[in-house]
Amino acid sequence: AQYCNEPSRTFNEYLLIPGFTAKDTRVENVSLKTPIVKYKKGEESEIQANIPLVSAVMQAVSDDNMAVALAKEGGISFIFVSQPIESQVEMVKRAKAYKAGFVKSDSNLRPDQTMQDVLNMKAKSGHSTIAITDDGTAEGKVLGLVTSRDYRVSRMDPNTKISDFMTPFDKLIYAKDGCTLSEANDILWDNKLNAVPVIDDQQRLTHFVFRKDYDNHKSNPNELLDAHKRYVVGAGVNTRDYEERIPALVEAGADVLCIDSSEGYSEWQGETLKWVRDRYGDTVKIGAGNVVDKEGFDYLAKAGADFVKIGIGGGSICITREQKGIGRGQATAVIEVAQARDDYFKKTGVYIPICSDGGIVYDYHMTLALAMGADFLMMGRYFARFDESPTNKLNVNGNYVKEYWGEGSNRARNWQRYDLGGDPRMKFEEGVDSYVPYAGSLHDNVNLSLNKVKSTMCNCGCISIKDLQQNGKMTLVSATSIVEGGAHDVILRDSSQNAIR
Ligand code: MZP
Repeated sequence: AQYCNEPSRTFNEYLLIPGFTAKDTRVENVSLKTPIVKYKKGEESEIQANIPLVSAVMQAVSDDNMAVALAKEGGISFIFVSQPIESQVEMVKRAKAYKAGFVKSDSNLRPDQTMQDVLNMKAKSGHSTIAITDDGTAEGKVLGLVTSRDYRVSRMDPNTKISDFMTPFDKLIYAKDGCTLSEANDILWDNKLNAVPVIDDQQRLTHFVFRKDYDNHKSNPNELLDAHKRYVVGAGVNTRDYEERIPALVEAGADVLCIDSSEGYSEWQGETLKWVRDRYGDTVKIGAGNVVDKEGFDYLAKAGADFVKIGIGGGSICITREQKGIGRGQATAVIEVAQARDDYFKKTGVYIPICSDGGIVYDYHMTLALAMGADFLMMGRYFARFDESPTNKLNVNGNYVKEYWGEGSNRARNWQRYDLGGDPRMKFEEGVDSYVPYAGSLHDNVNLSLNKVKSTMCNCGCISIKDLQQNGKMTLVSATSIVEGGAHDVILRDSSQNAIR
């Protein structure tokens, strides 16, 4: 065997050393904008995120609900691949359709009608009739009704009178006769109106329905929108059914794809990337991985990956290292692959962003990973804790938790992620089924975490991720200095704070 001389290290073994902080190096001046797909020197990445966070290609993490919630903050979700093509496509469509909506024929929408009337309308038209709510759930305020197969069906009492759910609306605004749905959507967009255009049978606008208190609901300036003013949505793919799955996802509007595999330095990934390039040229954006060294990066870069994902065995639910003895400490893997990315850029003039995937435990690990060279970070455990993740919230021994399971667990049954042939009866688990502490809303948590990241960047004198990658200064820490870094030699007044933060 060959040996790497350095031990492979984890994020916990590093700290950043502050740099000079000028007066204008302030949190509000820090930009976390980052490239997601490759670009040539002097050009800009066609897909950039406003925050360097993406959610993991996992059943317990990334569905359409998560995709919308994260895009609202400026990040991207990769909707999980371990499901039939049709249901993944439906999720992508729902996330992409989120901003739009229309009500079929206002003449049928009178305050004295009931939901039952609407449901009858649905039966007649053959479409699903759905209520659009302000938070995307049946509990939210109703913004309007939609007839489309693509939307989440609301669970409304059929006897509810339309006047009951019209109460949150101020009034109906009648717009210019003959306006088309797309013109109507443009009007809404231009005026930053949170409203629903209502159309007639000829798809012409008849009026808008909008919320009285819209001014209190200004959209987040970080929101990540692309063509047609829709949210940017990612999706996982695999190296098995890609010839069917990729065209279906592209057709559904997925903006960026990612080959989801526990180990990506493989001919299968090379073939999948080649197939995409032969069929779509550079129009379809696709990342590959996971790798943990220069050789893996170079292979996927040459094969045409738009970004390369790093990490084997570091995920919180992952037992690959215990089961198979393969992997590498995440910090060392990121540092080596970042060097390979920079060398490749110098040699070819093509910058291929890299994503550090898994193993982020504390918020400061995010800053370390970025300083080590990651362009963006994929996380599973972090997002699984929030209201927006697809899993159940449970009360276990008096504590609220959310379910979180690995793609390599028996529960996910995502065997193609790990498949290397052999007798199918001899499959073994590489992931666990677990709980994570419930943490509340994605919005609150992401903003707090990123405020910490920005504040650390200011300590380092850096106001952009590139700046941090180039000028950040890091030190390894000894075991005893880790103890020194926490509260020590005091008795905490609040014993709950004795838990590791
Ligand atoms: P974490 O953010 O929970 O630490 O790690 C999430 C990452 O772990 C995923 O993005 C994926 O790369 C990896 N993963 C997912 N399932 C498994 C497994 O079952 C796994 N072993 O390792």
